[in-house]
Amino acid sequence: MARKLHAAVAQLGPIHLADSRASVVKRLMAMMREAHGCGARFVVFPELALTTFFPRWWMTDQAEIDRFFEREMPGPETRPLFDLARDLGVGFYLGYAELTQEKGDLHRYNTSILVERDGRIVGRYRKIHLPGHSEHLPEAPFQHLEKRYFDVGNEGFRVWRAFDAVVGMCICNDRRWPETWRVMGLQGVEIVALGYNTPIENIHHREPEHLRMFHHLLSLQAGAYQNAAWVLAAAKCGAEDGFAMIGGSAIVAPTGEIAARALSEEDEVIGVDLDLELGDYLRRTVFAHGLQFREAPPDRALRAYHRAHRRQDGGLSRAASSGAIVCRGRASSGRSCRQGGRYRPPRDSCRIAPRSDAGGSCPGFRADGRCRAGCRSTGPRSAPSLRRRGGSWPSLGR
Ligand code: CDT
Repeated sequence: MARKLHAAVAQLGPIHLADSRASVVKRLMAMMREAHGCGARFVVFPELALTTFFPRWWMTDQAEIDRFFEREMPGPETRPLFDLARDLGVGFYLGYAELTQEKGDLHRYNTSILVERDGRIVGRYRKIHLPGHSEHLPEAPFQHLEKRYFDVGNEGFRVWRAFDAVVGMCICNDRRWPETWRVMGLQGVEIVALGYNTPIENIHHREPEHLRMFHHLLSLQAGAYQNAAWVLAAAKCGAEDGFAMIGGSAIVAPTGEIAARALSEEDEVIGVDLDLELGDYLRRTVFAHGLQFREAPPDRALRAYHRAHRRQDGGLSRAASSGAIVCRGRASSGRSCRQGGRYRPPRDSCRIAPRSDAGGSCPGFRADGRCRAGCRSTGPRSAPSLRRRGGSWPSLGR
């Protein structure tokens, strides 16, 4: 049976300076209920989802800055969201400003957490690519002071086994950098969750407004396809106290296709029934390094990179397989492949001719479309039916 996860993205409209945490948590809870009503078990909320995007404001008083930070998670104001998650059996990704003590010093991070369906925090990510500047720019239409208010994340790009899948997290600006995706991709990520606050204007350089949305979607779609992962991206958008940010929350399939996209710049829930095996055929064919790179690449750096891939190929065969991947061409030594592939995978599995129980494709195909090793796989699976917007989700029907 195919592995599936009903997942939703909960886009937030503006949060103004005057809005209280309690009012924001109510909005998050309403969207969690809506997502649950449509069958979702995982909801992605935006970056800094509990407050306005405060790095746009120049502040010098540390006490004033710290009003935007959470000292504990969950705290008194966020606990109702965790309670609801546990009651409904819906997990979530949430972005917030984290104030914490490490080795006696205070640190501030732009953080996201992964919360499982029983309300437990199972993962934490601290933003690494902090955009903007740290000095006051009085000429700019607004500030982007992430470099001033946050420390650089110190925990890397990790993945977690959660929601019966391999889940990774990143935050906003991270999505523009290929290494964000690749580091998670090399760990076998199947779902990447991310939240963002993207102003419609680049204060550092004049660029046409349409490019903001184009680069956002380009980053999601390339990251999804090149790592064969689902991407769940949640915006905080609309005009916060007059400062506009893009919407465009989206769910992108491992094929790079946009499976669902928010239409508004307000609170809006979109959802898709994720087929977690949809990316498998890409890992086994287009991106099967054991198959594509029989010869060692000539360049030294590339060689090291491909060694990492080969390790990953072995990891993927374990992480991604609900149906076990077995090499029929495995020599009795268990170390090399009878098909003559020079690739020597870790453990005793071979990526050259996996038999796909899920009907996925096999990289052992000959020109006539049959598998060298006798696998009965028939080729890539077709994409799932893709749909727009939440509300009444036919594919999630209850
Ligand atoms: N929040 C965040 O990371 N926003 C950035 C704005 C970049 S322009 C300084 C983004 O990449 O969307």
